[in-house]
Amino acid sequence: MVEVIVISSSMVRPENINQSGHTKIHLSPYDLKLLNFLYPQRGLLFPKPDQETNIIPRLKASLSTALEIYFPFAGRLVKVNNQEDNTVSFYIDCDGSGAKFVHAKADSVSINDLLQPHDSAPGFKRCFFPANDLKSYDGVSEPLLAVQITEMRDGVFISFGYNHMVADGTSFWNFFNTWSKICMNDSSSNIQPLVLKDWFLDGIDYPIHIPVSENVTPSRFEIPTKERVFHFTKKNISDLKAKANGQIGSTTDLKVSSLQAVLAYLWLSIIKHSGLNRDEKTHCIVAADMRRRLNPPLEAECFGNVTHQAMATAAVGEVLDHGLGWAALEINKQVKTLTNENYKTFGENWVKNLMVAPKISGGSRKVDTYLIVTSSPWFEVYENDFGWGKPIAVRAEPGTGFGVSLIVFRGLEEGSIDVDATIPLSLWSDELLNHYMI
Ligand SMILES: *[C@@H]1O[C@H](CO)[C@@H](O)[C@H](O)[C@H]1NC(C)=O
Ligand SMILES: *[C@@H]1O[C@H](CO)[C@@H](O)[C@H](O)[C@H]1NC(C)=O
Ligand SMILES: *[C@@H]1O[C@H](CO)[C@@H](O)[C@H](O)[C@H]1NC(C)=O
Ligand SMILES: CC(=O)N[C@H]1CO[C@H](CO)[C@@H](O)[C@@H]1O
Repeated sequence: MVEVIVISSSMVRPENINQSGHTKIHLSPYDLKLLNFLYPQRGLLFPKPDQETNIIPRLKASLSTALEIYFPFAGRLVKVNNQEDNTVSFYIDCDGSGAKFVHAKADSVSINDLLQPHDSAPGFKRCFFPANDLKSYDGVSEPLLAVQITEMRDGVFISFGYNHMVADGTSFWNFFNTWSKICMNDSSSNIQPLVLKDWFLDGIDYPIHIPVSENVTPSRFEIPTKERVFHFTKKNISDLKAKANGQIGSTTDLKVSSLQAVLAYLWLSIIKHSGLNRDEKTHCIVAADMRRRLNPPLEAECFGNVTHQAMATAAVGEVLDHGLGWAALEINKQVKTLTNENYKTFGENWVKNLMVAPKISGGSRKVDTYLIVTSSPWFEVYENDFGWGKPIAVRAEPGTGFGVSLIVFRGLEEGSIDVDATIPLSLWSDELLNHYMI
C-alpha cells in the first residue's frame, strides 16, 4: 500500500507583480484549440538532499521569484459571457493569484518503486502529481500552474502540471530552468526577462467569440492502459536512423532524422502487435515548435504557445508492408508541411469553424489507432539542478486521453532518448517488451 501524504498545500504568489501589472493576454486560435486539453504533467526525480538542506522553504521562495518573471503562470483564466451573441470568450489575467504548491511525503516509496511500472497498482503514480484530471478550461477556477514536492525514502520527486493554453513545452521548460537556477544560486540576477510577444493573425478580431454550445467539456472516458518506458541508447538511435535511411536511400534523396526513425520504429512495433485489421487507418501525430518556422520567425525564447501538429496517416497493412524507412519518411513529409502558410491557414480556419470539442470522439475503438507524440528530446530536463544535485530520471503522468500517448524525453546519457508510452490494453502485447524496454 503506497501512501502519499499531503503535508501542506498553499498558493505561492509572485512577490512583486509590478512587471506584469495585470497584463491581459488574449488567446489565439492556437491557444483556444487547447481548451479541452488535460494539463500536461511531468516530474523529475532527484537524489535525497542532506537533512540540513531545508528544501521546502527554498523551493517556495525561489518559485515566488521565478513567478515574478514568468508571471502568466501566476494568473487566472477569465471567461467572459457575451450575452449579445450567446458566446463566450477567454483571456488570461496576469493578476498574481499564484501557483499551487503541494508538499507531500511518501516515506515508504523508493526511487525504484516509482521508476518500475506497477501493473498491480494502477494509479499509483498519479498521487505524485498535482493536477490530475484538470483541463485548460478549469483554469477559470484552478491555478494555471501546480507543483508538488514529494519526499520519498531515498529521493525527492518534483512534479508539475500546467495549463497548456498559457505555455507550450518550450516555454514551460524555460520557466522550470529559471526556477531551478534561482533556487540554486539564491538570486535572480543574470536571469533574462520574459519575452512576451503578442503574435496575432492579421484580420482576426480579438477576443474570439466561441458559441456556448462549443464550450461544453465532453466527459472523460477511461480506457484501461499500460504504461512503459522505452529507452533508446545513442547507438540504438543511430542504428535505427541508418536502417531507415538505408531503406529510403534507394527511392529518394530525402533523409529522416533520428527522432523520426525512433517514432517510426514505435509506430511500427505498436501496430504490429496490436491485432488491428490491415485495412484500419492508423495515425501518428507529432507536435512541432513553430517559432523558427514562422515568417518572420519568432525568437526561440518567445513565451507562449507556438506549436502545431503534423499527422501521418496510413492503413495498418501499408505501414507493416513498407516498414521502418517508409514510415519514418511519412512522418518526415508531414512535418515538412508545417510551414508559415499552413500555420496561418489553420488559425484562420479555426476561427471560421470554432472547433473546440475534440474532433475525435471518445469511446470507440477508432481512437486507439492514434499515436500522439508530445514533448521533445530538445527540452533541457537534466540540467535542472535546484542546489542538491541533478535529476536522475524524468516521468510523465499522461492521464487517460485517447489513443497511444508517446511522451518523448532526452535520456540521462547524452544522445539517448526515453519514451514514456501509454498504450490502450486493447492494443497491448507483451511482445512489445522485447525491445528497448527499461
Ligand atoms: C512597484 O512599483 C512602484 C512604482 O513603480 C514602486 O514604488 C514599488 O516599490 C514597486 N513594488 C515593489 C514590491 O517592488
Ligand atoms: C551561480 O553563481 C555563480 C557565482 O555567482 C556563477 O558563477 C554561476 O554561473 C551561477 N550559476 C547559475 C546556474 O546561475
Ligand atoms: C540498444 O543498444 C544497446 C547498447 O547501446 C544494446 O545493448 C542493445 O542490444 C540495443 N538494442 C537493440 C534492440 O538493438
Ligand atoms: C496565452 C499565451 O501566452 N498565448 C500566447 C501563445 O503564443 C503566441 C505566440 O507567441 C502568443 O501570441 C500568445 O499570446
